[in-house]
Amino acid sequence: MTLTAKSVARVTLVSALLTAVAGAAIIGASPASGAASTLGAAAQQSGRYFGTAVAAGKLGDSTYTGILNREFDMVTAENEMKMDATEPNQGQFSYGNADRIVNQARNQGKRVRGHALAWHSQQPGWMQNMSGSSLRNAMLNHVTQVATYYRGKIYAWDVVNEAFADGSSGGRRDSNLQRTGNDWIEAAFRAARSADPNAKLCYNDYNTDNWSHAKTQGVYRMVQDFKSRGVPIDCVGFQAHFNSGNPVPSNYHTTLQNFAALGVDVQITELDIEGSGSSQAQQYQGVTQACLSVPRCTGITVWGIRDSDSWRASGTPLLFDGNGNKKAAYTSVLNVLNNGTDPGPTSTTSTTTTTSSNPGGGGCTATYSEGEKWSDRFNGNVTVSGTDNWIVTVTVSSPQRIIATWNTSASWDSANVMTARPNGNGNTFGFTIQHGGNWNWPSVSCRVG
Ligand code: 9MR
Repeated sequence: MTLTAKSVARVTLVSALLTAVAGAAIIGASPASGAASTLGAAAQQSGRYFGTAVAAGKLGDSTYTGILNREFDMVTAENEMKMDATEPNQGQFSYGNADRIVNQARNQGKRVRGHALAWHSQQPGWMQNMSGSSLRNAMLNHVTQVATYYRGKIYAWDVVNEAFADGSSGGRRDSNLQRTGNDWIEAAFRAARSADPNAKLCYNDYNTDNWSHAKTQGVYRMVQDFKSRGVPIDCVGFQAHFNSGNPVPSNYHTTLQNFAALGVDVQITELDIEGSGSSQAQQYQGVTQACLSVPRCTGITVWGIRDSDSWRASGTPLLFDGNGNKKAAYTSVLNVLNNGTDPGPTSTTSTTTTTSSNPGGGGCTATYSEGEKWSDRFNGNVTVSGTDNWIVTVTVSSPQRIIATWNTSASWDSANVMTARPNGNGNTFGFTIQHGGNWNWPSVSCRVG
């Protein structure tokens, strides 16, 4: 039995037997015709880019450069455009390694994200010891000189990087730049706009992925303030360095969407997710879906090519293994990109059974229907007929989790199996499933209590 996702909005399969025999309908995701075979080409189908961080010292490695040229259409210099690299002595600028990366990218038809004009870290020694107006002026001169040198060649600049504090304050990070006055960030943005009017100007930070975190809220308030006062800001970069201690938050798409609603583009700028196998692949899938679900999420950049190229190589956080082979995470990202938009369920299982605790008669039917869908979760509803005294078993499949219920009294037999009973709110109840990349519908079965 083959059903489309739409036509199974309501399915009732009533078993002729009063036993828990499940009917199932499954459709696999059919590959989109003409699906792209590289990350960059797949992202371009929805007007987005897929980029990587590049190290100048690796451009002579043919495996590395082969993957770079084949897969990616946006490039970020991993270290070569930072303040210490481009202005090692005050007033003396050095662009050799940065130019190697920019020229290699542009010769291959790729675009470049500039990283980063002003940052408390990786400052040249001469700047680290400065303060007050001399530091402010040196910073502004640096922004002006570097953005002018690359004028017309940079798609987006990380004008200011990592200026907010971790933890619960939601305020600015203390640094020598911050101590020159709270307006140092907007001054840097204005200088960058003057130097390269056509580059998109971004604020870039980490640990800003979870919408409920104070740091996320602090950055949001700054961007809101900048937009209201006409400070030239075009985009916000979310670094997205994830691991088990800092997992992909379930509200990631909310964060991206809320920033985008301020009138800025959002970009995932330094993505890496420690882990391996299907767990890592599902997290990459979720991040990619979150971006695709937000129209102003214009692209994703991973922070390196092979695991061995990563700043945290032991966490194997990237899309290619140390030999340059595609990992499961690569395939999951490519598949999501090929769907172009948040694909919703790509396979569907609906199971409804009629059973009875009373062999003498009186069965019940539980009908599942799908509700709202988001990139990380979806809602389902179950309507019961035949009795007001029902017991419905809802079984989800790994790694799904039921994270909310309504109109029912629920208990759990195991992490995957919920037993639902009436709670006085009628015979329709619902729940939210955090899907972890598995869009399959739950199976439901009914018995009379
Ligand atoms: O990947 C970069 C690594 O090679 C450098 O040693 C490090 C120095 O701070 O910076 C790494 O890149 C960082 C980026 O510039 C800003 N966000 C965090 C990145 C990972 O630490």
